[in-house]
Amino acid sequence: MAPLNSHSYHKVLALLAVIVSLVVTTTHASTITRRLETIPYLDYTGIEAAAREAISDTLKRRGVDESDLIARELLGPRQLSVTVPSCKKVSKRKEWRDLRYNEKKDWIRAVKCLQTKGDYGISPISDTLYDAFTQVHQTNWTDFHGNAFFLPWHRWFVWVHAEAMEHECGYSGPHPYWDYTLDYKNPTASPIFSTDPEVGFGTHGNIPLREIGQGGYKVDNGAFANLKVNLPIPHFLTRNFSAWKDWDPERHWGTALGGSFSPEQVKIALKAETFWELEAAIDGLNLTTFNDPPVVPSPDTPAPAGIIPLAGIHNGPHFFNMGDWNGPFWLLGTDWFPAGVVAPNDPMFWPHHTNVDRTFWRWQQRPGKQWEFNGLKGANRTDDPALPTDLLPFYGLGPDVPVALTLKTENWPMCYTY
Ligand SMILES: [Cu+2]
Repeated sequence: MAPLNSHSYHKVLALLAVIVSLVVTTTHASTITRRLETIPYLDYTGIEAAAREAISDTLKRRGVDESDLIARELLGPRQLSVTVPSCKKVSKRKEWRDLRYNEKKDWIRAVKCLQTKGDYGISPISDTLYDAFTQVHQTNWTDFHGNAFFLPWHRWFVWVHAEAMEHECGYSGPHPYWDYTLDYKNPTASPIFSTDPEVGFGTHGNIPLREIGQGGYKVDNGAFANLKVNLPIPHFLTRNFSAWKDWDPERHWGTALGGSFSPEQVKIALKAETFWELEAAIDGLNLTTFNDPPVVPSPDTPAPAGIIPLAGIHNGPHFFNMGDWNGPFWLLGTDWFPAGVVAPNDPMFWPHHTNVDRTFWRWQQRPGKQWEFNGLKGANRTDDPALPTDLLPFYGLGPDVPVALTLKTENWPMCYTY
């Protein structure tokens, strides 16, 4: 592992000030300036203590002496009075199909319930916690997509969402993942996209919508029928699975997309020797050029003959839908591109990202991998090498936390396993 360098230390220090002062006054640059509030069920003091301990453990693991001046600054003032809480229980996440009918129904109820809860000052255009997740996800999104922050950032983000479902909306069942490798040959036929009005995520819908993005279909069936979301503008939840079904069938777009989240691709990811190789495999990054997938599936960018694009097990499931859940490309060519990565608008974001997290977790179960973290950061992967002491930005959705705190899901405060 690369040693910590002092330049990075100082960057971290500046960021650490954020976590220490905990930020009730930070504001977003936006048309409306609002005051961020603390989220009552997140234990900021405990998280701060846990963050400090995670940084301290990281320094020990790397052989850095804690009396070293830089280490002392990095660790901040010692807070003897605060001990890190421990997990009351470690909850187990489950495949969507393994949830009982009533658990599915209640999970869906709780997701929708977030539309009735306040946003703690996070979102400049709406006042619901549901939209706050989309808002935070789209803020400076290139800082935590397609680079070393991607996996730890999304792990914490999905966990905070799960906490919100529990504490704001009373959900107490298992948090689901979608194991798309069970469906990769024909993902739209997956039972998760059932039209059941109580437990189905619904299909791509039947009513063409043109007012936003590259169009799509209003989801008009399943439990999320007629769901209204507000970013980047108010609209009905939109999907379009024809990326999977129709695009350039001669060049087998469908096969290529499904192939990107096949059991084989998961196997390749799990064989990654380093954390950075794992990230590259999961995101379909080219390890030599560090480029994004060479071909982004879209109607406007047909695949060059003979090239089968592999988007990776993270992007593949996003890309086979052309709608809210797509990621940035749905908004390509509109005023909202590239600022609006509104994927959390679609509740499918959560079981999909939980499965991405599960793949990360499975890799971490290999000997010696639990605490490994490395790779490149920054929008174009050109910043300093990423360090476990780096802080992940959450823009008011709880405190910013160091990567090291996210590396073991069974530890407080996350307290979950697979
Ligand atoms: Cu994301």
